[in-house]
Formats: sequence, structure tokens, C-alpha cells
Amino acid sequence: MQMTGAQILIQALLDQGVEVIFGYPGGAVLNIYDALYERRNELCHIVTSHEQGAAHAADGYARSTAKTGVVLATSGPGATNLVTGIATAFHDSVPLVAITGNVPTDLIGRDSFQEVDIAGITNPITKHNYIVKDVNNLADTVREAFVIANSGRKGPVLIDIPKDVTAAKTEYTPKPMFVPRKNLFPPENDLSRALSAIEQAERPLIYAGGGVVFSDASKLLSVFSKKICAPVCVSMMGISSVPYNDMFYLGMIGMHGTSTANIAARDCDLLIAVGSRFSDRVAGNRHKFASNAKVLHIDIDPSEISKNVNARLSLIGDAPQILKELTERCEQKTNSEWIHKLLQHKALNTLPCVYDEQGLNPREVITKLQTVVGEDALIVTDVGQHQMLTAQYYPFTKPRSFISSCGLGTMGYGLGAAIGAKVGNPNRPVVLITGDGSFHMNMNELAVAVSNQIPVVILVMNNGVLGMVHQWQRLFYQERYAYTEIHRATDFVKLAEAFGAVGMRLKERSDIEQTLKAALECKKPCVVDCSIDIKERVYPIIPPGGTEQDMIFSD
Ligand SMILES: Cc1ncc(C[n+]2csc(CCOP(=O)(O)OP(=O)(O)O)c2C)c(N)n1
Repeated sequence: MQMTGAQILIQALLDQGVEVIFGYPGGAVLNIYDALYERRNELCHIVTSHEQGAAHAADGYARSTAKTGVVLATSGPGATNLVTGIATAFHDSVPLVAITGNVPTDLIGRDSFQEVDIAGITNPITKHNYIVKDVNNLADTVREAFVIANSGRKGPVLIDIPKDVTAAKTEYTPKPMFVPRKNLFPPENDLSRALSAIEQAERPLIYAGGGVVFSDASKLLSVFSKKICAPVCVSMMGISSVPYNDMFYLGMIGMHGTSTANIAARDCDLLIAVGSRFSDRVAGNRHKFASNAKVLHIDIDPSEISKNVNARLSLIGDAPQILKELTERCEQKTNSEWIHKLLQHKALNTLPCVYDEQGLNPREVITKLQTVVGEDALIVTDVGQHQMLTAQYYPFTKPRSFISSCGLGTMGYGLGAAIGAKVGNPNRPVVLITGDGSFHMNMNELAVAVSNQIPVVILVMNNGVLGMVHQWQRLFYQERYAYTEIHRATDFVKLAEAFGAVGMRLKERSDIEQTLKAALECKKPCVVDCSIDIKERVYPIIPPGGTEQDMIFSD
């Protein structure tokens, strides 16, 4: 059947199983919006306040549902507004298809109105990108983009479509939905070397990253850890891969990790990294990290091996398949001394959780939140102290329940991502934990939550400062608080009301549970202004470039 490029695009997206697109209209995508309008009963489109919010929403949707997020923007400023969201998804390996309109083909390269080379701009932050110059290539390009976004290490793909291509007509031939490319399986040689390293290890430690969460390898990892008697620590991306109350769980590793996890990395003789990157937030000093251990790196992306920390052994492939194979082939180990020592250390070094002060302690709000929202909730964060405290204190029990910009550390990520997560999971409670700095960046998306009746709960940990940077100034800049005490007078309750949302204030410890309950039960977008002391800090911290020896535990 003859269709326009715009109609083909929408049909191809529907054929890929896409149910929702986040985006923002404009001149270069008018044909696409017109085609979307025709199919409005089949494909939901959510218009955000800003394209950045749309990209974060598509990202939050993808992380929480395991589907591909789709975002649509016009040329020029619409496209450049996507950049931070695409980079955020790229850093954390989130499958995203970003579609941008561009000026007509004959205006490209002529400094035309709203023209940018978005393919050039996004080259380093996408897995792949396309400029479709011939309508006959459009449907296959869309299909291929979904394959690439979802194969191997997942990530964003951009498709730039000039306006004349969306207007041109051609024949549309339907094809079946994409099948991701098959992952490699490691050769027998590598497997048997890994197995003998596991056999010989006296002090094995598993370090799990986002790859475990995203490949749904959590259960297999847990079985594997018990079989080889190895405790498990996680990167921030790996949070929720292991339930917080798993006997072998040591918590987060790295800069704001637990002392037990960091000591385990120091003392282990075999470090089994699964789907993780050894970023500088984990291995602050990559030359001294886990220096007593052989590293066995399991990853789907060969370019990760020995990128940051030298791996003596590696297994390239799909984490679930590899973990299953290793578990089946290795002997049941007992390693009581190593495990016993670490679990004892963990029991004696829990993070502080006695709250006797008058004011509101963010840790207490975060811990009590779980008792109110239950295990099914999706917890989204922005970036800063509130993010680290959530990572440290929230008792996650289910994979994919923690959604945060870990790699890029994008302030302003949270509200868009929370909206996307709620759209993808309408029956699960979605709570955004944010800071006043982060919330100021993209709070305009509150309008979207209101107009689309997306009832997210937003807890603004309001300390009146850019807390995390303030903390670094205290520790590393002799308390010279340059431009982090920004004295904003925003009234978050009034602001919420102005947007048509519900606003609440939380100041007293005694009100935590009832306020959180009320926020959830109002079934509307709700902003809770939580008054947090400016002196709140996140400990422990390993200073940048340091090791577990340099860990600071208090002011
Ligand atoms: C877009 C962006 N700009 C700047 C930063 C640097 N940065 C990291 S944390 C932080 C402070 C965050 O403040 P807030 O959101 O209020 O959270 P808090 O640390 O107080 O919990 C800043 C400015 C960033 N991560 N992202």
C-alpha cells in the first residue's frame, strides 16, 4: 500500500510493538504529528514541557518496563534539547530510539532555519545513528534501529528524518517484529579457565552492575553466589539486582559504598565482575582497586574488558547464560571463614539508622517510605545527596525498582523519568526522591503529570543548597561554599498548586508516615516539600582517587 514517510514511520513503530511515544511538536515533524493524529487510538503520544523531559521519560519507561523507549523531537533546538537525555541513556545502556525531524533534504548544509547536524552531535553518545534521505529506506531503518538498541549492550539509536522524506510516498511492506541479534557465548577455553579460577579462589567476591538488572540475571546471580560461596556487592546501577536482605549481600561498593563491600574488594582473591564497568565511582583508584585479586570480567560488551581495571580472565556474552553455565559446572563450595568474617563486619558496621534528633532526617523518610509504598514501588531519584541516601538506605527487593542516572549523573533527570516509569507501570506506585536543586532543573514537567493525570509522588529533600557539591566544598575546599547556597525562595507547595498538583509540607518526624500515606492516596501528582537540614552529609565517602583506606565516616 502507498503511504507517506510519516505514515510509514508510525506503522513501523506500531509493528515494533511501540505503545507510547514521548515528544514535542514542531515544523520539521508536522507530517509525523499529522500521521500520529490519524493513529491516535493505537499509539499514545505524551507531549512533555521540554524535549529533555521527553527523553528522560522515554528512558524511565524503558528502564522500568524492559521495553524500548521512543522519543520524538523537531529539528534544531528540539533535537539539541534531547542531547542530555540521549547521553544519560547511553551512559547507563538504556534502549532508546530517538526520532528527530530535520529540514528538507535540499536545505541541509545551507545554515537553514532550525537546522543542526544532530547525527554529528550525537555520534559519540549513540550506539548508532541514521539520516534517512530516501523514503524507501525508512521502514527498514526503523526496524534496524530497534535491533541495534536492543542487541548486545543496549543503548540509544537516533533516526534523523528530513521533512521531505516524511512527505514522500512509497509502498509499505510489513515485516515481522525485530528479533535482537543473538549474543555471543564464550568459548570453552575461557569457560574452563574461569571455572578453575573459581575452584581455586579462597576469597571470591561478586561485583554486580546494571547488566545484571537489565539482562534479568538477578535470580541466577543469587544462585551462583550461593553455589560458589561468594558474597555480592553492587555498583549503583546494580542496586536492586540482589534483594537488600539476601544473606550474601554486602551493599553498594565504591565512593559511597559500605565499608564491608569496600573491604571485601580489598581482601578478595577473585573478583567476579558481572555486567559492570569499574567506573571511577566504584574503583576510585583503578591501579589499587582489588589489588590482591584476579579479576574475572563477565560482560556482553568486549570493549569493557580491561577498559578501567585489568581483567586476567573474561567471559564475553549474555550474563544469564554464562551464570547458568558456571553454576551448573562448578562444585558447591563452602567458604565459611571468608563469608563469616565479612558478614560479621557487615553486622557491626551497618549504616546509622537511629534518628533521635528533632528535625527531619532524610534517611528516616527514605526508610519509612518503603513501609508505606511496599515492595512493588518504583523509586526514581535525581542526582545528589538524596540519590546516594536512597541508594544506601532504601530496602530494594525487586530488580528494576531503582531508576536513577548513575553514569552521567544528570540533575533534572528524575521527574521526566518518573513520569515515563508511571506511564509504563500504571498500577505500581512511583515515587521520585529529588533535591531542591535537581527539581528546579526540570520541574516544568509537573504540568505534564497534571494534564495527563499521571499520579507520581515527588519528595523534594529541601536542604536549601546544592547538597552534594556543598559537601565536597566542606571536605575538600575548606568550607568555602562558593555558589552552592543559592537562597532560593521557591515555595514548593504553592508551586505544586500553581501547576494543578497537590502540595504538602513535611517538617516533623512524627508526621512522616501519615504525610507519605496521604501523598500516595491522593492519586494525583503530589509534591511533598521535606525540610532537610543543610548540614546533612552522605557518609561513608572515599575521596576521589582514593581507596578504602581513605574512607571518611563523619564530619
Ligand atoms: C545537570 C547537572 N549539573 C550539575 C551537576 C553537578 N551536581 C551534582 S550533585 C549537585 C547538587 C545537587 O543538589 P540537589 O538536587 O539539591 O540535591 P542534594 O545533593 O541537596 O540532595 C550538583 C550541582 C549535575 N550532576 N548535573
